[in-house]
Amino acid sequence: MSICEVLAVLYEGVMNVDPGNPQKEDRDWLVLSKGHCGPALYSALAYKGYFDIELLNTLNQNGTSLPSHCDRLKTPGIDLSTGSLGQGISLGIGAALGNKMKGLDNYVYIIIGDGELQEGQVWEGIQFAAHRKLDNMILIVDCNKRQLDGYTNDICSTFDLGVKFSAFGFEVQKADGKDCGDIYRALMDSKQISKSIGKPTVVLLDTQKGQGCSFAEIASFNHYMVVTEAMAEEAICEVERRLQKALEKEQTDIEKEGQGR
Ligand SMILES: Cc1ncc(C[n+]2csc(CCOP(=O)(O)OP(=O)(O)O)c2C)c(N)n1
Ligand SMILES: [Mg+2]
Repeated sequence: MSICEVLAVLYEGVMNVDPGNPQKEDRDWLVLSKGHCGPALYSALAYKGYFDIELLNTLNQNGTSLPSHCDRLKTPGIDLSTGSLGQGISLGIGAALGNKMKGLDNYVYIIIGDGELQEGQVWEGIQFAAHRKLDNMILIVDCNKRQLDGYTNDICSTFDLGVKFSAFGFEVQKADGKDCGDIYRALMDSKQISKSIGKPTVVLLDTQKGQGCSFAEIASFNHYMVVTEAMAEEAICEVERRLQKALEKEQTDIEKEGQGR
């Protein structure tokens, strides 16, 4: 749930993709290095039109084309298969290098978890991407402060990610992962800045595990949960209430701006 907002912004406002032609050569790529978040990505793909929304009900069932972890041979719109943490970023960097060598003018967006940064392979990839000046890739870190079995800083601290990524040769952007406007700003700035300085960029997204659903946010264990129908109903109502509030705020802001002119 911590990456729903960034996926919505990427697919609806930033990425050049064509659901009718998922393999289009010059498309932007999305590599979900934290491949266990397949269900979030499938929702974004369904709403973008890659497949029927009804298919979401088959998640994880025998024979489904929507397995829990992303599989590029099963699901239209999945660019690379992921799930073994630490490896997706290497694949994404390889794709960015390949696209550059082909002379394509596209971007590879890679989403990685904050716990996943504990994998040593991640830092090999980051160093390589900076060395090869891969200005056609944007790494997004889902800084939700938690991993499978606890708080990331209790298990193995990530320390200051801004300082670490800068030291590894990345341009660093930060954004509020709950605020679609701020995410959009950070991604658009990243695209522009990375090309102008010839460096890969990382966007550190400040998020919360279980984001947008109060009972999931506060649960002591929330890596996965058994959700009853009543809980699902409660979660949907909460999301709709927040959406309504955001729309009302946007309307007030537009009116204020109009009066100020
Ligand atoms: C190499 C590897 N080890 C362990 C796992 C099991 N696993 C799945 S999700 C997860 C937690 C990862 O934490 P984080 O990257 O912070 O993602 P989040 O839980 O916040 O979604 C783990 C350990 C895995 N998928 N791959
Ligand atoms: Mg995490």
